[in-house]
Amino acid sequence: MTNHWIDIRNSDVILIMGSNPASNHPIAFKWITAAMEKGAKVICVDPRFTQSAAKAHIYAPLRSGTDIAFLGGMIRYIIENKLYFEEYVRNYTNATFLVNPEFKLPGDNNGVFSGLTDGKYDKATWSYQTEGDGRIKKDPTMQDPNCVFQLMKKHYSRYTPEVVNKITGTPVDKLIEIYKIYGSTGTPDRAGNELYAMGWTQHTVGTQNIRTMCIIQLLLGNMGIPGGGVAAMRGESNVQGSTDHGLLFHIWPGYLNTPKASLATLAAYNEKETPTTKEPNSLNWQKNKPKYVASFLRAMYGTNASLDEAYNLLPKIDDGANYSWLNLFDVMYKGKFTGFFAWGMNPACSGAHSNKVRQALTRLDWMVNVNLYDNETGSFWRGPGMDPKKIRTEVFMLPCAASIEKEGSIINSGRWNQWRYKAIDPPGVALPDGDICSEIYFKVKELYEKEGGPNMEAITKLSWNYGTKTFDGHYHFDPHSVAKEINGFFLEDKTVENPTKKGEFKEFKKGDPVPTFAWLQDDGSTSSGCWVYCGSYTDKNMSARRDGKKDPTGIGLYPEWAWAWPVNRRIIYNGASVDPSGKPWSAKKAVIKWVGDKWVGDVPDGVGDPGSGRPPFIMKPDGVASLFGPGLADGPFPEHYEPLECPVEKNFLSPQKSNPTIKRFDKPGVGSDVDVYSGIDSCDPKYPFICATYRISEHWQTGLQTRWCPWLSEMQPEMWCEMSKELAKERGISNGDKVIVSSPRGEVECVAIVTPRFKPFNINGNILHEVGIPWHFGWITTKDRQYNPGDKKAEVFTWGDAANLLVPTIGDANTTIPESKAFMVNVVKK
Ligand SMILES: Nc1nc2c(c(=O)[nH]1)N[C@H]1C(S)=C(S)[C@@H](COP(=O)(O)OP(=O)(O)OC[C@H]3O[C@@H](n4cnc5c(=O)[nH]c(N)nc54)[C@H](O)[C@@H]3O)O[C@H]1N2
Ligand SMILES: Nc1nc2c(c(=O)[nH]1)N[C@H]1C(S)=C(S)[C@@H](COP(=O)(O)OP(=O)(O)OC[C@H]3O[C@@H](n4cnc5c(=O)[nH]c(N)nc54)[C@H](O)[C@@H]3O)O[C@H]1N2
Ligand SMILES: [Mo]
Repeated sequence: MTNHWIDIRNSDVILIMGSNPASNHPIAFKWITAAMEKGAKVICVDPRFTQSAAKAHIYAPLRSGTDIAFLGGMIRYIIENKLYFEEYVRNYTNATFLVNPEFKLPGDNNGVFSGLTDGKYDKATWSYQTEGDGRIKKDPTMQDPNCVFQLMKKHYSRYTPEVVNKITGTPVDKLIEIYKIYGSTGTPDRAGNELYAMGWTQHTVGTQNIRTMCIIQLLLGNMGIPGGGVAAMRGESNVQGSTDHGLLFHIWPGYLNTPKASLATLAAYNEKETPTTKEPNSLNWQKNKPKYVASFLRAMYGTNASLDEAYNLLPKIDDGANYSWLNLFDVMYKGKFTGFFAWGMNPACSGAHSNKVRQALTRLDWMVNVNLYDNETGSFWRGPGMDPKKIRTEVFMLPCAASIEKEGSIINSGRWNQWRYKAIDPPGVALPDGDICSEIYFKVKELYEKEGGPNMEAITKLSWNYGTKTFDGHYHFDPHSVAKEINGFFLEDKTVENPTKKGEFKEFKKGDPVPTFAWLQDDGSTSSGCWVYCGSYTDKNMSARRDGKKDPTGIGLYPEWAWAWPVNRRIIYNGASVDPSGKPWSAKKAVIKWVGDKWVGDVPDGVGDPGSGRPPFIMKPDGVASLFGPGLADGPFPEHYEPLECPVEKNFLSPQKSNPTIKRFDKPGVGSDVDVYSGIDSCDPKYPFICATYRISEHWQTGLQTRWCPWLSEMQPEMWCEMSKELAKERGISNGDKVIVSSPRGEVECVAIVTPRFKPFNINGNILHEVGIPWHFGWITTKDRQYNPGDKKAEVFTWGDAANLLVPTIGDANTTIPESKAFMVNVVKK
């Protein structure tokens, strides 16, 4: 989130689109309610009439996978009706930048941007015109036909309400009503916020869905202000923290890119990764990257290795390789892995095309399941369709402590790092994940030291000062020592110039914590496990702070409750909340204020002294936010494309039907050539209905933490398929009937729930049906004794298998997230 949960109460208009917080973020929904009590309008756009829709003032249906069309229409409306915040757009975005005249928009280029060959864009034309000295050419009047603003206007001029209606199925009057209300937040005194989660990400255009909203928020001047921003409501309790700390294959902690194999030295990496700019007033904060990289390398290897050696020891990604989820399971399916740690996950149910995932697990020599419970992954070998005698995989179960059975920190969607304490001991031999990890580390190290092996120093030289062997024979790790290492230390005595006050020096002693990331060094004299967390554990554990009363700004920042990254800033991009002379755009909604000689309020982001001319988006090399975003794989402006599996013959906007750059697994050379059913891109009449998977309050994820709870299983005991009354009638299905939902990947038995919450879509005169299925079920808790022989307790648990048996493995062009919110199925009565 750019802002934070409490801040939602400051919004005037809240758009819930791509999520269902009343069900999936029910506690946080109180801040939406608080905003409503102050007069805020709430809009909900979802293919189904959800619990959130029931609370909203306005609900509009849209066909799954068509959000860019819906929002593209909003951009058009905002521009046509001059609802945008012109001064903000001119000064704080790249609207004025002149683009290469060779650049072509999809409207002039058969539905694709210039530069496409073989499913990949050459971005040469997605560039800016420059002056002789390298500065970007600009037109402050935003009239030049090649300036970003005019290109954007032209691009979205195709998204008329009539065309949008043909694509989305949303009635034209609803579109206009929503565009008007949301567009009303383009004035300085009003703020609009958008709440999204998986309804937007799980698409082949997932990243571009969110980009479209960012463009709207920038046009309306909603970034950096209270009640504004784009709210990525995160899912798993600590998913924000794990992403910050390098969970994904392509990023090191703190969003530094994982090095590619071709960047053979630290110098080459820094040269490639450190952005430069010719813009005279831009701060270009990321020029400091080498300091964060050096400090990360020190956190990994301490002084056991030089910086260059540490860089060499860490794994690199082969150029062009992608190690994300779908690819990993594809490679495993092809039998190319020996072993696998399923650590805190249940891919046999959570992974798209679960049949493929389950088959992949049979091709391993060994698998370690680190979990609270046995699950469909650990027990895959005794699941449906499996013959244990024919499966060679050896499975180890390592029972582990649950969140309340261990101490540590957790980072919420608002970037707040909050310390938690252990409430009770874990049962039996279960250990905290950190202890298990430490135990494995020391054993592997011992083996390397005894037997040697390639690149052994990568392990043996690691700095692992997280605890020592104790009386019970385990390497108990101390979460405080990890938290301190994440913050970082000085590794030697050093006198450093104050990064914000020239000529002022500060002395540090070896072992002193680094106060903030501005003090990190590139010469190896500091460490920091994750630079954006530098400042989180200084003289005290900042994340353990619990002052819920102090609110000096009065806008609910509560700066002494826990600690927010970066530098305890609660609203990022707040430098854009003041005008170029330093005055808050709105006195009523001030986040920061200049008083005499300093800024007060939130920790200021990016602003220089008033009148300095420094553009506030300092994380962007040019200092301004991107309406034109050439960083993405599939285009600098979002364009509507149909989901790969789609119910319509054509894209009403262009001859290009689906996103040309998506990750496919059904073509030889780009993934599994054995698995032709990973995604179908024709309108196959055998699978006439759109399907989206979704969540409910009573179950959590693949259900492991809820399906074993009798009281929750009793509330939601069975796998179901939700459908409209009209579809049920067409198929002769009554509420409560057993139905089979099938796709080319598999089938799932469901109970039919016939409701008015789904309504058929009228798509350019064709009636199309969408159905919805939850993805919380799995066979291990099923009543069917076949899978729980002799287990009497199994009777009381749930029935049904995973929704993902149906989901295709097609990935978004930027993130490779599977398209689990828009694929095609058939539904028949059993
Ligand atoms: N009780 C409970 N809470 C949870 C979870 C849980 O399992 N149980 N999971 C957590 C996790 S990990 C996450 S990531 C979050 C996810 O939170 P959400 O994103 O809210 O979860 P979903 O229910 O998967 O999807 C939200 C909505 O998207 C709609 N939708 C489907 N297709 C489209 C589309 O094309 N466009 C639009 N606009 N909407 C569409 C669905 O109908 C659904 O109502 O929830 C978290 N909270
Ligand atoms: N069709 C479809 N598929 C989806 C989604 C969807 O909307 N539709 N949503 C996707 C999303 S957003 C997500 S986040 C993924 C989630 O995918 P997974 O992470 O694979 O699924 P979970 O059920 O959350 O698995 C978490 C596991 O961790 C265990 N666990 C809980 N606490 C601990 C702990 O402290 N330590 C350890 N070691 N284990 C613990 C639980 O028992 C559980 O088995 O699924 C994705 N899959
Ligand atoms: Mo999630």
